Amino acid sequence: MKEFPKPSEEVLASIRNCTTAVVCGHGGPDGDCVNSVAAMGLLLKALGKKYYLINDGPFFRTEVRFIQDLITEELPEEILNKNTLGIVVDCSTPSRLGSKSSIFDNLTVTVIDHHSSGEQFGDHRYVVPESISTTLLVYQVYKALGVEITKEAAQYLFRGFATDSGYFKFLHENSGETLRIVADLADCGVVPNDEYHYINGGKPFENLQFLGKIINRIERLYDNRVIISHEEREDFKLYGDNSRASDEFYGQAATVEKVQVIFFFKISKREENSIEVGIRSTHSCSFDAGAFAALFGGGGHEKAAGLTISGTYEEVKEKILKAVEKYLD
Ligand SMILES: [Mn+2]
Repeated sequence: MKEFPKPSEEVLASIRNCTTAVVCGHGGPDGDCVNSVAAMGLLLKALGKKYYLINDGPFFRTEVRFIQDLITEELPEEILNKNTLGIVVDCSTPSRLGSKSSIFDNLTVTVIDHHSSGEQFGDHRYVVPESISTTLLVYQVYKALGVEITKEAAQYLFRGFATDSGYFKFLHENSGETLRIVADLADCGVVPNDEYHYINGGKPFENLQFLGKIINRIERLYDNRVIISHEEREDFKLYGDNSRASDEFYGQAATVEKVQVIFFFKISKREENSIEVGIRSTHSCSFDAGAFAALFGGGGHEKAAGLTISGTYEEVKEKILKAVEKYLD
């Protein structure tokens, strides 16, 4: 994207004119989600608003844990009306707000998001699918409202960008404007080397052992074009149940020749008797992970998406592998 579309006056006015706001992102949050929530919190604070940050967990991943200290569990009953602005970030469908979803039925809602699929919900929307992260859209809101970006705010904004860009790996042509924003964040005090270690370091040793296990379980199908692996309930006992080793698995699997799609099957902790399927498509293939996920009620982006299906691992695996064939190059 050569230039970021600016937030509309309507979106800006909703924030400028509110007295109370509730900010929330999608359940099972990633770095972009929680950092968008945290950065919106600082913006509302700078504007002198009364604000509440809420979000569904889990918050196992090291880089999302901090949000637990910023979020509120109970909202005062008296603010749940149309005078309160609900700000939904990094979330393309109300149902992805999880247990927080119904709160927004009662509020005036402004959506700030970069997902390409989903529903047209909310009263005011600033949705830019071309933006690599939601935090870069929150950055635009800071600029448009003339709110100073402190070092803390810049760190939140950078971390969301770093998460969703795979630490710069997923930036395509015409990324100059994105990098100019990142340069501005560096001027605001962000140190990319420190942030890399903040996001990626500090993991338990078991994480590495679990990665070895996942890699040992790899199966390749359709002439190497599909690589899959999975976790088992037993793993939770051995390695803990909050590993993010799948992130590294995707990265390594994507380096294999001819591979187009990578699936990782996880036992859902949010829905009983269900399997969560993480999907990644590789650099040069035309497979659209988000569109594929949507076939099963999931969502995401072209290169990274996810879905949840009820059933056992074997049942879900069969369904997915049957469906994937016709979408391969
Ligand atoms: Mn995002």
